[in-house]
Order: sequence, then C-alpha cells, then structure tokens
Amino acid sequence: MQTATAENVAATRQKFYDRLSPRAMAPLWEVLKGLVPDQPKSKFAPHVWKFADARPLLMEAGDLLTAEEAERRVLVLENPAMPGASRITATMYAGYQLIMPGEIAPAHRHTASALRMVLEGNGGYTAVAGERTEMKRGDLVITPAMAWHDHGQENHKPVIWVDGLDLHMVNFYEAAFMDHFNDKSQIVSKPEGFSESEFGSGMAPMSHRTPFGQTSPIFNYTYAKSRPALMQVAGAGEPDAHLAHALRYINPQDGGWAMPTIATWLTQFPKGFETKPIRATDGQAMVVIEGEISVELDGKTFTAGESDVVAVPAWTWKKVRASKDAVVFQMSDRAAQEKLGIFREERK
Ligand code: GTQ
Repeated sequence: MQTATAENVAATRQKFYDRLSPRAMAPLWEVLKGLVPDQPKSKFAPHVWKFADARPLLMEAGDLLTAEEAERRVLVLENPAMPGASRITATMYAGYQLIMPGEIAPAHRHTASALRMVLEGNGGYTAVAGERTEMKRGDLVITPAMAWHDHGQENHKPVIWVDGLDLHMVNFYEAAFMDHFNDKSQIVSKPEGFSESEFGSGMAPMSHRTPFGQTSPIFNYTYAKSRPALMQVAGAGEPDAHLAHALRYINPQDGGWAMPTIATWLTQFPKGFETKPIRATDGQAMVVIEGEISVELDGKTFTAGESDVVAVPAWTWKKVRASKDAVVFQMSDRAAQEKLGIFREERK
C-alpha cells in the first residue's frame, strides 16, 4: 500500500481536479482565499498624470486625426499597474479629450454614463438630449445613460477636458449598448440653460419628471456657481480634518449623487492644511482645478498642480496637503458601491 506523502496527496487531488475541468467544474478550496479576501488589495497603483506632459501629446493627436475620424479623440489615462486595461482605477475610465476649433465629435449615445471636467477652451459645447451647454473651466458636464451627445468648438481655441465614464461597470454586467446618430450633430430643440431653469434653482416642475432616470436632470454644474458656493463655505468655518471643505454634486430630485454610478465632489484645501489619513473602498480620481497639492498614498507622495490627475486606488491610505490654496474635483465609484451596500471607509 502507498503511504500518504505530501506529493501523492497533491497528485491524487490534481487527478481529481483534472476530471472536474472537462465537466466545467472546479474545487472552491483551491481559490477561496482569492475569491473572498480578508481586505481589499487593489491591483492598481497610485499615480499622477501631469497635464504639462499630456497636453503637447494631445495636440499632436490633434494633428494625427480629426475628432470625427476618432469619434472621440482621447488620451486614455492608463493605470501603470494595468496597461491596456483602459482603467484609471479598478472600475473607472478616465481620459483627456481634445476638440480642435471647428471640429465636431459626432452624436452618439450609449449605456455608459459620462462626465466631463472642463480644463480649457471657453466656447466649446456639449449637446445633451436636445440642449447645448457651453463648457468653461471647472464646469462639471454630465451625459446620462442613453442620452444623445455630441461635442464641438466654434471658437478658435482647442477645448480640453477630463472624461470620466462608468463603462467598465456597465461592461462588467455585459449590459452595454451604443447607437450612432444619422447626422454629425443632434437636433437642438431647447434653449441653452433650459434644464438649469427647470431643475437647477432649488425649484422643479410641478408635475414630477425624471427625464434621465436616476441621473440628475442638471447636466452642467457650472464653476460659475460651484466655485463661489465652495469659497463661501470654506471662508466661514474650519476644514474637516479628513475631507477639508468638500461639497457633493447632487441630484436635486432626491439629494443623492448626481450620477447613479459615479460620485462627484469638489474640495477646497486651504494653503498649508494637511488632512488626516483616510482610506475607503472606492477607487478615486482627483483633478486639480486650482492651486497645488501633494497627495500621500500608502506612504508615497505625488505632487499635482492645475489640470493634473491623481489616481487613488481602493483602500489606499490618503493624506492631502495643500502647498497653495487648492480646489480639487474628485470622482469615484462610491455612488455604485453605496447602492450595492459595500462602501466602507476608515479614518485615523
Ligand atoms: O464623449 O462620448 O472618453 O463615448 C470615451 C467614450 C468619451 C464620449 C470617452 C465616449 C466618450
């Protein structure tokens, strides 16, 4: 009789496993630790993208192909730990998008929701569901799921913004659809500012309507409104030890996040202020709108100035220090995680 050495136990088990795989089965005990980990361990790395580095390359892309050829001319922010994945964090897609003067990025619609944080090029526009909005630095423009959208620039300057999309979340569910409009631009049927008038002044139509389902009916949260609001709040009290002065973009219909999957907020960090350590299960991207910050992520420090983007992977200890008064836009998959009941954070 054979004695039960470690080798023959392993060999016997392997023989058993080999009979399972052709039957499309596998032993849980070999994979359980990876399937149900003790705590989050992100496969993604903290990173900073410098706009000074990216902008000339974006302009080169502008010479290489038109927005129409590209459909969307975007330099995708690829997390360096996962090249080729088109991800800035585990679930978030982000990129720098360019529209050259006179160009149109043609009208299409898709299941994925998009946001744009505008960096430069006043005069550019996005049209969403029959309404145009001008894009100015610091504006948060939202494209709800399945809403037609096209982008253009009639001015003489390039337009550049940061895109944030939930497309990986949609694709995870294998639930993605896309349509192309039969013309470059959609038909504009409403005057500019109409949605803002209907939903964006603390009022709403008497007959309850949710034109974009769970997405906010306001599709441009202008910096002309958000900045003075944030500055007044910041000027009136002490910053929160972990969050500094932060305001969330909300859906006025229900007070929840402006988008169903992506959480968005705007933070003012006073010069010299340093936040206490915090970590959370959401993967975040930070876009510096004003000033300069250094972000310590699991002990490594990244400096970010205007229009730079910082990736903060899930469950990474984060400390932010402002070397100048700073305003930072942040986006994450927190909105989706909260709906699923899995969002957690820890503060020191
Ligand atoms: O503007 O519709 O960065 O469809 C990626 C996919 C932007 C957009 C992206 C898109 C868009």
